Amino acid sequence: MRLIINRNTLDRLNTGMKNAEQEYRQPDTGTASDYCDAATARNRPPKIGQRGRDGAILKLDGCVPIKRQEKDLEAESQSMEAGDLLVAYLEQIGVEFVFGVPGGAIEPLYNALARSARRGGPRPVVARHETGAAFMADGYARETGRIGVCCATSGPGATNLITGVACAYENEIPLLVITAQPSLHLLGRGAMQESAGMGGIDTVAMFRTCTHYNAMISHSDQLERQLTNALLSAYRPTPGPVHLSIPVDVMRSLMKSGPTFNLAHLLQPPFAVDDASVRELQAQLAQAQRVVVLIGSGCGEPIDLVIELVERMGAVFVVTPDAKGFISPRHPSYLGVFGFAGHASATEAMKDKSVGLILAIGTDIGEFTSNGWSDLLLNDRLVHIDSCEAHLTRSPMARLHVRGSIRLVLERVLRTLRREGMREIAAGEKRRFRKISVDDPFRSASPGASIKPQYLMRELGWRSPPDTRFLVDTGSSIAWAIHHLGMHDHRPSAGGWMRVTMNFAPMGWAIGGAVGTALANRAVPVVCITGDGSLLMNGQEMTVALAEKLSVLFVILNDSALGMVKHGQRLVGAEQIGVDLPPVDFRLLAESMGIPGHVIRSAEDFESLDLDAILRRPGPTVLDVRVDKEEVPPMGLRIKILGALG
Ligand SMILES: Cc1ncc(C[n+]2csc(CCOP(=O)(O)OP(=O)(O)O)c2C)c(N)n1
Ligand SMILES: [Mg+2]
Repeated sequence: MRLIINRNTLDRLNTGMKNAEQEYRQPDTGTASDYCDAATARNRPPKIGQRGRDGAILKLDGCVPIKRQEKDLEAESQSMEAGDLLVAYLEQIGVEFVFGVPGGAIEPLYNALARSARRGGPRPVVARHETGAAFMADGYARETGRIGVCCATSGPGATNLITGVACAYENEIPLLVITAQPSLHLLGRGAMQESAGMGGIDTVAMFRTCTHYNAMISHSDQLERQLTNALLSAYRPTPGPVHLSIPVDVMRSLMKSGPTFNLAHLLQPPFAVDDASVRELQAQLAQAQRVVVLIGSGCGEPIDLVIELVERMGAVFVVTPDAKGFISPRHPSYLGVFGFAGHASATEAMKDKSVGLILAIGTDIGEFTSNGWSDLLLNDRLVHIDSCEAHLTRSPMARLHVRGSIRLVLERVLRTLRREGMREIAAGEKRRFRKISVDDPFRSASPGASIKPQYLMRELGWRSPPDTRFLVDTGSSIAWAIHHLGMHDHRPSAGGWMRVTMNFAPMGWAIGGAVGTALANRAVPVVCITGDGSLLMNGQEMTVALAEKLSVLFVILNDSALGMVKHGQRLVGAEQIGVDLPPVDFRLLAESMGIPGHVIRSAEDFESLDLDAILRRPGPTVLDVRVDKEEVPPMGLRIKILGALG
């Protein structure tokens, strides 16, 4: 077997192994996959690196204490458990954290992470709930562009993960999900938290519909191949989660060598392009008089080229709600958000009869991202450019589908456009399109009155540094933020300054997501905008931000209600039921956790905050914002689609 792991990594792994606290193999236990489970652990042996009864230092491979010799050290340097191999692969691809909650069956992975942490490799970050761990991994992946990794023990640990994994699946975020199982030979016997489907629950079956690769590893010899299969599948054809269920004895097995493959350069979305359709696109663009570009969530990485295309074409652009963070809301050709909680100016741009071509780039054409599958978008002026086949299936009425890596497609188109020089937007056109129509733009509160969410969003955007990452939760927050947040001239960035979750939209995503984002990048301030309901569901993860000394500002829109549902019920004339929440003082809650908090009742309270200092301090802060409960978030699209208003 070819060993690609570099010398430094191996040395560090070995140092970790020498310090390791772990059980060691009994000489007569047969295959590598059935040793050292609960039965053998009863006669807990001396630890590796400690002295045995005869005073000799123990080596890892084999039960018999031996005197440490040079050649034995060499042999030991090749020893690693399956968990160490897994962690070595994570290190190879630049992953720094494994988010999760420990437990009996996942312990060997934590042992490996302990060894790794000691030598400065990937380390565990312990969430308070496994869903929070998956949200953190999601936040980490969005910030770094690397895979997010989360883990859980068997049974309830695995089931707790599912919401976060499903969310990442729907939002096309690559995650490696590791769950545990009891030892192989105990499966089917009712072992504690057994979840292999042998008369009990079946973790692999549960993850089937929210992963791109999903398997149980039933022998340690499968580990490397299954792991590399999984990691590669996390990026292709569309990024998303992959899951491996690993029994405790398999995770503890001794491996013959370190990583065989070098994956670092392979973990990329595919870089293929359909040349014929690109040529057709070039022909269409050459003829088009006026073009509107709809920027979708797939445009993060190639946003520089998307904006260059807009500028060279003299086009105008609108964004889907989940792409607002990629662009500067102050760009002169920007006409607002098209979709949930969007802007009338964006709709007007799409309505314009003189527009010959609508270029929708990297968007899934879902409910929120297509303005409820609006005819304004879904007609024969549409050219849909995407690397994801599933997205393209949603636009069969398009004049043209351009399949392939968005970056490559745009590079080819721009090659021609660069030769032609800039197409100028006519002055009248510029004037016509200068302003985005923001509903109820600057309606702030009268002195002392309850603070308005619109005002809060506007001020938060203005007063935070331009490199701030905003993670916005499901509930009224997302509607307010899509419409009102952010007035800076942000530089385009791949992860985006504002991040939301579309489609699956679980409450509390932004809380764990903010923690993962802040861990991924300590150089930027992170703001989590969430609701009181979401906080009561997931707020425990704020303590992880405290433990890790992360600069995260948790802004809680406190309306003592499941506000979006409350307003939805009112808008459709449904029964007013199930929406009241108890009044909670989140400043006190935060302080009970050791996190400083402020209650904000009015615009004046907000203005008196030293936001710069709060966003710079190495630790979280909570703002309990008592927003005006009667303000109705811009959620008309949702109500329409639910069908109640026709
Ligand atoms: C896990 C989960 N459960 C239920 C919902 C349905 N839901 C969407 S918004 C919302 C209310 C959120 O309340 P809160 O966090 O207080 O935000 P608000 O709308 O009041 O600002 C609910 C229950 C959901 N999206 N996710
Ligand atoms: Mg609320």
